[in-house]
Amino acid sequence: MDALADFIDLERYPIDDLESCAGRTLIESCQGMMGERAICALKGFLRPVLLQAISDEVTHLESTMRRVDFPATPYGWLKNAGFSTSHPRSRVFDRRCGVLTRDQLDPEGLCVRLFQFPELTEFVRQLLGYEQLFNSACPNISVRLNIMEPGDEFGWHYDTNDGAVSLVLQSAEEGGDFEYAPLIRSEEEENYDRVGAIFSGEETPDLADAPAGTFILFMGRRSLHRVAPIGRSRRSRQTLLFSYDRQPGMFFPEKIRKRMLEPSGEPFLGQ
Ligand SMILES: O=C(O)CCC(=O)C(=O)O
Ligand SMILES: [Fe+2]
Repeated sequence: MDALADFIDLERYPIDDLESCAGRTLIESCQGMMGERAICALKGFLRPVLLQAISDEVTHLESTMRRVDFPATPYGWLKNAGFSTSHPRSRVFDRRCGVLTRDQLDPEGLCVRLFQFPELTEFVRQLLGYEQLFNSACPNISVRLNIMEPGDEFGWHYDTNDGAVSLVLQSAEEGGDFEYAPLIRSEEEENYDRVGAIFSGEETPDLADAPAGTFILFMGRRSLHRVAPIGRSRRSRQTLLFSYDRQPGMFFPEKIRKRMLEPSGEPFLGQ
């Protein structure tokens, strides 16, 4: 399994030939999905044989994963002191999951090799419409796995960058849905009323239709999202997350790195 075609269904998703008619159509339909619902979910992106091999690679590493378990503000990039207790800026939600980072993965293994295909980076660049896009150079968080077991959840939050790529390697038998409120915030308008309605359940979020093998590009800086609690399940929920940046040589801030690499139960209340 060496070629891009061994990893990705190029007949359905011709990311190796984006200048072709089929390639242009793919980019346009993905951009349409992003514009409307802040998510581009491509089912059957990973080939079934590869999917089995990559989730086996991850399952073998599960005994070495770190466990993360702390309450966190959805507004991690802001200072959140001084709001009333019921305000969205005062709320915290549990982040409880297993994490594997690039330093724990085989550099020749399938997870890292998939990240390194330039065709995949170019596909993401075109979807985002950026002039340039580079794989994050972070030796740890550029490639990350979320591994969730019964009782785990990844509470409501925003990402600190737009354009996170995730690949669903394995889904849980019960729970673990990816729920989101598309484009609910912007840099000018936080929309706290609607955010509060999502938190209380008055407003129902969207659910991603993303079985194992799905590629997801998501506007997580503007879209509130969570992974709902995992219910009864013999297998873990596994997602593979790739980080990119518009500048070469991107490293994550030390605070974020520390949270992933040296987990503690200390609440994360923001900057
Ligand atoms: O595991 C997932 O599907 C996404 C988790 C997430 O939102 C994140 O890591 O920021
Ligand atoms: Fe996220």
